[in-house]
Amino acid sequence: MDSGKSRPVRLGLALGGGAARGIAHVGVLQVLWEHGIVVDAIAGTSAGAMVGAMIASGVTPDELADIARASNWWFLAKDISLRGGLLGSGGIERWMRRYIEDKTFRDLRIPLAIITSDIVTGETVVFTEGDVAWAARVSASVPGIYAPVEYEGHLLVDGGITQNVPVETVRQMEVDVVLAVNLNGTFLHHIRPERPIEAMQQAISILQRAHIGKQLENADLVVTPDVKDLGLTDFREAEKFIQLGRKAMEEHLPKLQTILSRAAYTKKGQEPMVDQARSEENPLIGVVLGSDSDLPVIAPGLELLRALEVPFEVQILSAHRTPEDAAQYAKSAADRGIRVIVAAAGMAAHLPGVLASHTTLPVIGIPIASGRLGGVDALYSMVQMPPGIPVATVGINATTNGILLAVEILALTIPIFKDKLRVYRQDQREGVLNKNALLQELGYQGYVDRNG
Ligand code: AIR
Repeated sequence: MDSGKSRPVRLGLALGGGAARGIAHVGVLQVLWEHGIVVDAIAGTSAGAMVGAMIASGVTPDELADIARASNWWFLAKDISLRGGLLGSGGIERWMRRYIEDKTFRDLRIPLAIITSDIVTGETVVFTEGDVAWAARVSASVPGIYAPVEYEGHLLVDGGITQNVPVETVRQMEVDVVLAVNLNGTFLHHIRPERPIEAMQQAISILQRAHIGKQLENADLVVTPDVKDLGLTDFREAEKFIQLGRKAMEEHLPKLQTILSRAAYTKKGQEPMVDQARSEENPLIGVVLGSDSDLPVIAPGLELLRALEVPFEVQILSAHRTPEDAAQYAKSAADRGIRVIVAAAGMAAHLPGVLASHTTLPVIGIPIASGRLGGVDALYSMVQMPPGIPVATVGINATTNGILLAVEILALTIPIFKDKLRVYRQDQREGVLNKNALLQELGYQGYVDRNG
């Protein structure tokens, strides 16, 4: 079993219940796997327990996506119980066994905890030992649909009654960061129960809200796929659920990566070297100015970062006036989650080169036209770096290009920024086409007159 103990930061997942909506977990997991984010522990409830059990036993998210798309989900209705007209949940267990066989918790690659509830006492009963398929089936035994399961004096049903998003449990599994996936966040909208069973499910969900809210407060990051248009029994919409899970996780990926870097940083027992109070939350781009007099040139770039919803921070640090602070900033930037540094300075502008010499993060230099030489001095100071310490230098006062280049670097690993850049380019194209249409309409002289 890969306990992952040697890694600096351990990530735990709390996968919530939500019946068919549980398929959205698969999309979330695909994105984590695609970005090489290692999961060290999983706690799962109900559908979250089923997905968690499969993943922990070595089924990949892509394989699970294929299984979800291909399944006819008939196993959920099979195995009618003679007790009280309720269904037995043995069908779920047999279906799980097709993929994870008779694995016990000890056989799993990722430590797993499965949440169930005792319907007599109202306690949470957590399984971390024994047969995994059986525990997952009990965790998914929705009361009122499936018969409760007897176990050592307990009468067990769906874990969602007591801990629907098991943040509390995964916190106890020696993890540093908890990512919670909540599938009920949008449940109350758009769904009008028609049948008694739907009314009961809706009622349970309403009652779950309070305890889910409390659980989520204890998570480091909560991902809530926007499943409001799909119900608890829409098993045929597997593809839609997967895509919604992917989208939600992709949107939260930069934040997760920053939280993981931050956790590694704090864990090393170091104090942040740069005043955090001056920083925005979880910045990915660090913009450093040689002086406040450079700010008017750079401000439109900061507006652009806001428009593209890229988390950033701005600092004033000078290679000559505050050399130690500038060096410390560069040394600590990567550990604080910064991915790219943009450094703007005028005159003998050594700032980008000095920062680059203290970090392997990419550094982009923007020469500022602040002295008598009109920025040529700053351009020359930046552009001819000695081999070995590169700085990507853009044109004099070329704030937009410097900032866009930084976002393009982020987009290599964070897909959401690729989409935002595409939209930016589309807007730019439309702007030019509109101008051309106006030029054709007015003629060149009319166009000049109109623009004064
Ligand atoms: N500068 C500040 N420290 C080192 C350098 N090269 C640059 C600033 C600014 C210019 O010097 O980036 O463009 C003039 O700075 P100030 O503060 O006098 O306006």
